[in-house]
Amino acid sequence: MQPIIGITIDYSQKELYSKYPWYALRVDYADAISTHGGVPLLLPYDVAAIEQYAQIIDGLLISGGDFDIHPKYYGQDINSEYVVNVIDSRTRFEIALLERAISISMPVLGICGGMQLLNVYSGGSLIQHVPDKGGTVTHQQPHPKCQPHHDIKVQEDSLLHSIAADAIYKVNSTHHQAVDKLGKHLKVSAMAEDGIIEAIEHVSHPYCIGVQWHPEYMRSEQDRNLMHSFVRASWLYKGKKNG
Ligand SMILES: [Mn+2]
Repeated sequence: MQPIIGITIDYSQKELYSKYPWYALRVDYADAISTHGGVPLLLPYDVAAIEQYAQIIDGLLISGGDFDIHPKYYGQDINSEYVVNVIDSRTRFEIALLERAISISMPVLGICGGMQLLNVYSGGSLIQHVPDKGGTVTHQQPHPKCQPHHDIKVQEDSLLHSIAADAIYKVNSTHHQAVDKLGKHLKVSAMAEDGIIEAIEHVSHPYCIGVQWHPEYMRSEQDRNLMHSFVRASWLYKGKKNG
């Protein structure tokens, strides 16, 4: 049986699709799961349904989106004029769902804002606006977001390294925030040249990875390996759950 991958989704009140609030997810996220043999299932922010969701799904993909996590979740006030579009209902839901997933050792992949959520959930903090730090790498690439942009260096003793099978490769970059203080039970698994943390993973969970870029476009072999490994880990988890 194929593993069912729960994917969290974005939320907007902008009158683009409806004059009422709407949920959204870029198609690539779901397609990347289907391509590797998983069944994608989108998860609305129903906190009361988390236990049901956790029973139905075999892996949790926390997506990115057009939002920032409110700094109150890591004990700060907003300190940059560039912190935008805070979606409290999303963050509350994702923290509760992630907590449940980690407690039952369900595979987790956090992408972009999803990686930031993993760090904040774990007690870490974020750089509220990376350009404020004056680094040497542009993390909001000007060209189309699916294209590779800057190099990352992957730590050789990391799960990510065993999956991607490369130590240095190019990724896309569409984030204006990044991990600052690392959360508990996490380690850095990749960095950009300017020291910005590009990937993290849980030190004792069997498969809990966060990446700051968007592997779901699957333009590189390393990104296809990552999406494949996540679906496979979810398939193994499903077998244990039912076995
Ligand atoms: Mn980047």
